[in-house]
Parts: sequence; C-alpha cells; structure tokens
Amino acid sequence: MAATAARRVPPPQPYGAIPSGPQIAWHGMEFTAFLHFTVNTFTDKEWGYGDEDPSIFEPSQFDADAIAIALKSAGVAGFILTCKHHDGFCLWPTKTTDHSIRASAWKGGQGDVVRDLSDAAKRAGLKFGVYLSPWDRNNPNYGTSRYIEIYRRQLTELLTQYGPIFEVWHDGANGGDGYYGGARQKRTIDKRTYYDWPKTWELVRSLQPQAVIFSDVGPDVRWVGNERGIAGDPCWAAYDPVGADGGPASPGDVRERESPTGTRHGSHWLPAECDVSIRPGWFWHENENSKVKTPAQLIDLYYKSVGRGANLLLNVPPNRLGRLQEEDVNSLRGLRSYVEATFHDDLARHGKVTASNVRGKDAMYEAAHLIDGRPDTSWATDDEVHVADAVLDFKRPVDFGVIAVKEDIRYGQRVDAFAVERWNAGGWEPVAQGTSIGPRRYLRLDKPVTASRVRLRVTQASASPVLSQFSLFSEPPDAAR
Ligand code: FUL
Repeated sequence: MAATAARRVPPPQPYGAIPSGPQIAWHGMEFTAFLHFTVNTFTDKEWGYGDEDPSIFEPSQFDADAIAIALKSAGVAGFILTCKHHDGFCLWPTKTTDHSIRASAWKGGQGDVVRDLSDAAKRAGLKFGVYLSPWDRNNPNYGTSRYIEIYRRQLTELLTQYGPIFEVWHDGANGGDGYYGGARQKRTIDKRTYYDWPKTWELVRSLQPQAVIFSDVGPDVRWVGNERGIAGDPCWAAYDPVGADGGPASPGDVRERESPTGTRHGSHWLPAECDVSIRPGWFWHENENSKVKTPAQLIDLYYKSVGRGANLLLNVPPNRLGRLQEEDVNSLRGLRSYVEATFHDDLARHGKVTASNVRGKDAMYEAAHLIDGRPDTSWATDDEVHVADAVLDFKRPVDFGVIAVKEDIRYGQRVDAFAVERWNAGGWEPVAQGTSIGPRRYLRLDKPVTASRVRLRVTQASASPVLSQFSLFSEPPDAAR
C-alpha cells in the first residue's frame, strides 16, 4: 500500500485564484430564478417612490407552492426573492419598520411572503436566496448611520428566520429621490463609505457561512455588467474590480466594461452572474404580457450565460394574483424542453478517449475521466505540458451540434484557448474554438457536424490543463434559433 502511494504523482498545484466551497456549490447551480414582487406589482411601476400605501399589496391568489413548482419544472436550482426593493416595503413582518406586510390588508396583516416562498422552495427541493435593497426610499433614516443599523437588522432577520440561504444579493442602485418618511428629498450617499460593506459582509458570513454574497464587486459573485443576461467572451472567473473613475470599486461604483470578461490572472475568484428579466421590466406589468422573451431568445441567453461559465439569474415576476404569468411559464417550458432534449445524452460517452499526455501516466488523471460523467475526476497532464489533446473515437459516426468542456476549477482557471476538430478525409478539420472555459463552456454550432473521430486541443494554457469534461450533444431537430 505504502509503495503504491509513494509512486502516485502529486496532484497539480492550483493555478492563480481558486473558488471557495460556497462558490463551487454556486457554480454547480448554473441556472436560478429571480422573483421581483412588491407594491410595484400593483402600481405598475419599476421603482416605487416609498410612499405607497401598504394595503395595495393584495395578491389575491398567491400560491407559493405553485410558483416554486413552476420554477422547479423550468430547471432552476433555486430562486432569489426581492424581500425589499427600493421602495422599502418589506415582504416579511420585520420589527425594523412599520412599512411592511403587517400594514397590508392581505391576510389581515398576518402574511409573510418570505416565509411562504422559502418554505415552498424547500418543499420543491430548491434553494432560496434574498435580495435586500440597500437603497430604501421609504425609511426616514436613509442617509444616516442609523439606517445602516436598520439595514443590518433586516439582514439579520432574513438570515436567521428562514433557513439556509444560498445567496445574498446587494443591488448597486443607491441613493436619490425618495419619500423618506415624508421628507420627499433627494438624498445622495457616498457609495464608497456610507454602507461600510466589509462589516455587513462579515455579518452575512457569520450568520450564513454557506451563502455567496453578490454585488457589483462581489465578494463572492460579481455582476456581469449588463442587465441583458450576456456574459463576455471570454468570461474569466477571476476579477479585480476598478471604480468608475479608476479608483477603488464598491457596489454601485464599478467600471462596467470589464465586468463581462473579468480579469485574466486576476487575484480574486469572482465569477459572473447574468441577471436578466424574462420581460422588459423587472416587475410584472399587464402590458408586457405580450413582450415575454420567446423560448428561442431564452435558449440563446442560456448559451451566452451558462454556456460561458457564468450563472443565469432569470427574473420571472409574479403577477397581481400572486402567480407566475402563463406567458412566462410557457416560455420557461420551451427552454426546459430544449435543455432536456439537448443535454440528456452525452454522445462522447459512447466513444473511447485517448490523450497525448497523461500526468505521470497515472490512471488517476487519464482521459477517460473526461467522459465518465463525474465532475470530481479529471484528465490532467504533466506540469510542463500546457498544450495537449484528447481524441474521441466512435465505432459509428455521431452527429453533434453542441460541445461542452469543463475545467476542474478546484485547480483554478488554467486554459487560455482550445479548439475542437473532426477527422475528415484523412485530416483534422476545425469545428469550433474558444478561449475561457472555467466551470463550463458550451459551444453551439451553426449546424450539426458528423464525425467518427473528434479531437479536443488545448492550444494555450497558463498551467497544465485539468479538465473534467468533454461532451458532445445533439440538438433536437426542431430547435428554434
Ligand atoms: C437594479 C434595480 O434598480 C432594478 O429595479 C432591479 O432590481 C435590478 C435587478 O437591479 O439595479
């Protein structure tokens, strides 16, 4: 036993920034939903001023289980609720303000939307996350240090009373006009200092150590820099944010043009999340029922977010009844059937795979791990071998339209560029190429390709490649584009 262990080649050294445990779990979620729901749903607004009468919040047929089940069947791994949006109305019976669901006529002030949805998420096997707007246009204390205490108490309530939270979402929209307890003023805050974010994040860590924290600058998950749901190409998982003026960055003050691509060789693992709404606005509006994104648009977004190694956070806002709108659910269904039909059968698993180099010639790192369906086993090369290839051989030719490649991110993001080729008429012919891989890279071809030999080439890497997956899939013939 000891002799065998001694012969084992050591694992590769991690390269550059590496993910934390909660970040690895978050990457595995891939696709999550956002629920924007508050008084705006009833006033037809996107940003409530903060003077809304709480009694207008009256979702007469609210059904948390129906929402969670619809999202579960859309294939999401969890959802995030706007527990308080900029208008300051709290969807749970908070002790920090009267401007909450307790003052609403709904359920005689006894309701708790956060409770109902977090419980429904658990029943549906989904994770639950919270959005708590830092900007509060209702609170009279907004702009003073007293409000920061209130914000932290609100977070504490949300993070201690509703079970495990997978993500805490801090919006960058901060400060401006508002009701502020009747003052009706413009209150501008210093985005760099007012919130003292490091202290708030420490609080989140202490209450929910498994949660990831999202903002324009992380510390765990970064905003992708646009609200269209599109990650950069490349999209590096590491990122060193810079403020809009080139100085230090903070939530609401970031140089957005670098957010989609991240920073190659950046010092922090800070992966991108693509937040986008299924409809033009974040909140439900009757007149947008005819403007819901089609399945083809959602599929395209899926490739441009999930397919580039980011997570997709797709907003599906409940309507005034407290239900998901039928049009939205239909589009989600279209996306789901495409994803299932495409990704259920990995054609690569029907082939045999060989590699140009295997780390220490050790079976632990052999290329077969690329097609074993396990995320925790990898093909790795010797330290000095940065350019390498793996070839799939099939008994019978396969038709494929989608290529998937994954790095074992526990070892960092190592690959800079790769290419996929097929054997045709006695030579290798290019099929597709890409740059960043990270947790996941999907390449959707313009049309399907037929081949009985397919080669994955790592053409450039900053450290010896460690890849956990190389897959080929076939899209359903009727896939909409
Ligand atoms: C923005 C907000 O201002 C929008 O209302 C929405 O919540 C979006 C997700 O973030 O910054």
